[in-house]
Amino acid sequence: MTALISKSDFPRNFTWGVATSAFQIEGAADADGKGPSIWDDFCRVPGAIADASDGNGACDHYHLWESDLELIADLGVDAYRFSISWPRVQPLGSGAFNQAGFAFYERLVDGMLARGLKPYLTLNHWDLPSALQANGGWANRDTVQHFVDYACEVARRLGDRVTSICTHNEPWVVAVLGHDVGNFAPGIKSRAVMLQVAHHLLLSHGMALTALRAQGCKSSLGIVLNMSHTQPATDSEADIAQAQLDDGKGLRWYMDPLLKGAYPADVLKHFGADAPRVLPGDMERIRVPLDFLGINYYFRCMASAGEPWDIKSSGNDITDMGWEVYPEGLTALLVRLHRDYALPPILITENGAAFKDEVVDGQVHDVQRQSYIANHIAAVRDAMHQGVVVHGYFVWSLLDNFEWASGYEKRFGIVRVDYDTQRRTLKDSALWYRSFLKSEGK
Ligand code: IFM
Repeated sequence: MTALISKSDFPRNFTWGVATSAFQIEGAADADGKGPSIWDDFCRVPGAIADASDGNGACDHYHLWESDLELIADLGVDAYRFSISWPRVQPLGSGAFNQAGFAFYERLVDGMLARGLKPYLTLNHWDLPSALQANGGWANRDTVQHFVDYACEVARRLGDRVTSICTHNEPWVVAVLGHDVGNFAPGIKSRAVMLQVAHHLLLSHGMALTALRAQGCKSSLGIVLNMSHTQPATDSEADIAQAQLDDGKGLRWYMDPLLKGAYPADVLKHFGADAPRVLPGDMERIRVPLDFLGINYYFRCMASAGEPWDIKSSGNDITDMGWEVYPEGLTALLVRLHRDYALPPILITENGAAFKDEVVDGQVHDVQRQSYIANHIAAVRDAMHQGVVVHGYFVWSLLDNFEWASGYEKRFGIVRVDYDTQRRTLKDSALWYRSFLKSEGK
């Protein structure tokens, strides 16, 4: 069932947007002096990407940016969340900056402003310059300072025009999928490396915010975390303990350092000798004031100490990614965070779903995606009614795009991309979002 919602259920200054990231849409992998990233390299590893694809072409947004901005403006959103490709503006991740790369983002940001769109910029949406990986990547503490230098240069060039700057998108994914599970770039499988990487990501976030503020950056500064609502699959003691641990590893390991200045003791104990090397002063450097906290929410996690929970047993819809559709989890997550932490204003920086779309007479009737988005917006409203301060909501994603290890097979866009012609078609979910944004009353 689709919730009955209207834009008037939200404060007038609530920010509505759509989101993408550089590697997933830009293409032009080596245009105008761009350097390679770890994702360019990872795509060449046999078997790494489900459809053996890469980011070379993607949505060709590097060339189609202007018509894409027209599309975004036509949806009636207030804001566009995008990311900078670090190797496009600094090919080696240290040293010389690439003027042509910066010129692209200046055109893009100016193009947003000209259309009345607020730019929400992300510095790291995973495409680390390959040259830094050759020196150990995020596992090497030197990368922290390189990131701070990169952040300062981006802010010097664009900080006067962008509403918001996010340091990292989903550090858990970079750390865990990239360095422990190894199914994401750079494909490392070591729990100790994963924990050092997570620490360096958090540290670079805090140090970048301090440096940006010191140079007078006026953009709203924060970080984006992926989060689930974690529940025990049964009320057995073992499942309850498992839920506590899973929540600790996935959520508190990031939230506690950022907002409380310490890693959670129970999880630290669990990691034992794999715990990261933390230098004196690091935790204070990480816990700096956030102007906003971005939350990417997609599904709920059911923790089980025994056999994995059978996702079909809930009777809820399952997306093409195999993720349970559970909007109530977003309300529960937000209310719980509000209870457990002294939160800055929240932005829902990503929310959306991949479903198998069919094109019928040139149209895409993606009823499930439409209802997914509507029901999650209603879930945000419910949390706000319980006192949670949320300032904005961004649909993931504007366009179908390169869905990392799943390649182009999974489609998250509210706008369909025909990768042969680069033709964009508004799906019904986009038409719905547009009319929702125009709605005044019920
Ligand atoms: O496509 C990704 C995005 O890059 C980060 N958050 C989750 C999305 C869907 O998997």
